[in-house]
Amino acid sequence: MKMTFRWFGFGSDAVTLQQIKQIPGCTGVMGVLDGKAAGEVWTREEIGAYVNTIHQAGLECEVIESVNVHEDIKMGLPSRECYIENYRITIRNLAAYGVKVIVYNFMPVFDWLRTDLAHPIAEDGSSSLYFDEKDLQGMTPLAIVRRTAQGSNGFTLPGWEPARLAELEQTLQRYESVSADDLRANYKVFLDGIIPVCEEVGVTMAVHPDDPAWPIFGLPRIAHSMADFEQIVQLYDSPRNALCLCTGSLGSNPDNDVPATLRHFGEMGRIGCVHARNVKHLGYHHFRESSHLSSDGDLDMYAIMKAIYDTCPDTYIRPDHGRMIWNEKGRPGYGLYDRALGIAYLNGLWEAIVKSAKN
Ligand SMILES: [Mn+2]
Repeated sequence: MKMTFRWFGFGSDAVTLQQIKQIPGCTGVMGVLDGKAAGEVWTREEIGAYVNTIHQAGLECEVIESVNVHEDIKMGLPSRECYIENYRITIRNLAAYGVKVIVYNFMPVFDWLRTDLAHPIAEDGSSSLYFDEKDLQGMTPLAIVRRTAQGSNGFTLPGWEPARLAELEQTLQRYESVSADDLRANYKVFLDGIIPVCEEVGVTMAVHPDDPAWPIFGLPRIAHSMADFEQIVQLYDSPRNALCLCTGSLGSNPDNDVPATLRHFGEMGRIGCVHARNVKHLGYHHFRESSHLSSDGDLDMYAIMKAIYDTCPDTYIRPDHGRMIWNEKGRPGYGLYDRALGIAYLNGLWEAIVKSAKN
């Protein structure tokens, strides 16, 4: 297990590399070139500068996130060919700098969605990301996007980059004629186009689950259950076609058994990396994010770490979103304090699992 921390880069992240380096047991970052639009090539110069900075801080950068897939690929438009070619070039460029895993998603239009980015938790005065489907009633997708952008403390949220949002209405209209099966067929074209390159250069593609784990705004979504992932891994049968198992995204839906899903795809060799966090279910399509501690939420974090130990012990892992605690101001979900506590806790579970297995 390689413990890492998400880092958005200088100017895009309030957390410094030195702070990350000082978290016990944290050996690397899951990086991102913040501000790259979907479909753009990530050049060797840009990647090199970013990765070298991380290496100079004594950290590894073997996982890169949010290499976003252009909507034309998801919609299956003729223009997808050039975007798939760009993606292949980016894969080669990332591999040249030692990147082993690329995290992406295949969600139409919306990346993760919440109805409140700083929902107060009455018990202790902290706040966390929150979702209640009832709050979406009467709101257009555009309105919810505007509200999300306003609530992000001046940071650009991953997946909510201004460039992507400008054409939102037009894109939503185009998706009206795209079914889940169409989306899956378009996904296969994408994988057919990139996985051979991944096999050649030794990069694993890790798809992030839909978040929350059900369809929203009537858009097709095909990556939020064990059955969905079963189809995805079969779209291209290669260990390079794998999952980023995000426990909180998948676990937002109580129908998903997160440890069992992790164990199943771990045994198949299809876990590329893990995002670890906990959620508290509050009702139907209604949840908030909690601290990582099992008893604070509804996920069994011990069972999750044990599934990793048993089936994919060498995988990359990072704490996912944290609460805002101790008056920290930062990018919603991506403060330092609660995620660092998450690492300490996950490392504690891991040490106990390793030692009890040896006894
Ligand atoms: Mn995640």
